[in-house]
Amino acid sequence: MQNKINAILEESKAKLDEIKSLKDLDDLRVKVLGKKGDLTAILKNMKDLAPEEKKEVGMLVNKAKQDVEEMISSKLAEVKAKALEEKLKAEKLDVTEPGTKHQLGAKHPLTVVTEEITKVFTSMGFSIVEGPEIETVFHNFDALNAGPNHPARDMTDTFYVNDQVLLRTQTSPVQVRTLLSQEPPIRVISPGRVFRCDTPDATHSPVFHQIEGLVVDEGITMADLKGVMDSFAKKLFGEETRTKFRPHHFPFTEPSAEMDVSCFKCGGKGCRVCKGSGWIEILGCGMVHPNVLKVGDVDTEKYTGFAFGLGVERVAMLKYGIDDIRLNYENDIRYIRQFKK
Ligand code: 2NM
Repeated sequence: MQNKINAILEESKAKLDEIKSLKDLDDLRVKVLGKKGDLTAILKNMKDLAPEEKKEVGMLVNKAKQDVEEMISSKLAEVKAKALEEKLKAEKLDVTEPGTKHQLGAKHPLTVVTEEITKVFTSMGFSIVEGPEIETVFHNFDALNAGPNHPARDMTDTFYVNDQVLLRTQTSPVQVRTLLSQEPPIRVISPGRVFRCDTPDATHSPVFHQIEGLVVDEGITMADLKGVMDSFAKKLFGEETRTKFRPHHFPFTEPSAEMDVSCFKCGGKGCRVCKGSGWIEILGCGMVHPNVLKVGDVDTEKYTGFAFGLGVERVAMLKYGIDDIRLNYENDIRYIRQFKK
């Protein structure tokens, strides 16, 4: 019996030397110490032995069990240490290597200019309103007093989805929606994308951006329009800026005007930016036509209003000396970076 036990011990030792994995180690433990293991089997077969022999064999087996357990646990520590060492080696990091550089973005010039303009108006008490880019012919033309044969309605100027739906050609349909949903006093501006059937070139894009404004209240006159527009120009281009208003025509305003600002580059002497005239055209404006106010059920005996509109690209290009509108839509970070605020 002693021999048999010794043989099991020897065999276990020999196997242990070969073992490299936790799985093999566990298999050995089961084979020797498990319920159906070699040493356990000896204990089970002791019933035929004499009492003294039982005692002796029992002690021997228990001692052998202890020995094997110790061998296994020291091997276990060894295998684990080796596994950890290999893992650390495989996952070794060179913490002195330079990291990946992430490029910071920058605000797009159109965003910078839009934010500057909207800030001027919100500081004067205007709210910002937005509306759908896909509009109805009603909101984009009919409600804005554009007669049935107005040239702007032409298929060649407007992207129609069908005979009642189009891509808005200006943001004024948002003002129409405001008139329909709010009671005076109204003070809103509507920044947004607009769409026109234009072939792209240095100064035209089929998609561009506008900011339009609308004020409706009791006793609003052309003096309010001129005062607000003049304040706006001074806040955007500098306090020394002068303004002048030239008569114009829009279907949705009467009277209508265009506003020029004294050239912010040369101060009015004449330069490349103002093409020698000393003046730069900045926006269109006018007193809201009663037909437009009536769409929103505004009492035109009690209320009057003014409205205005400007192109964001145009202002950005003038301000930053950009000579091609298409640069704005190429997502070239080298272009965008130059206008970082
Ligand atoms: C412009 C010029 C003049 C304008 C008019 C309206 C509305 F809806 F209230 F009638 N919104 N925007 C307007 C007036 C727009 O853009 C050059």
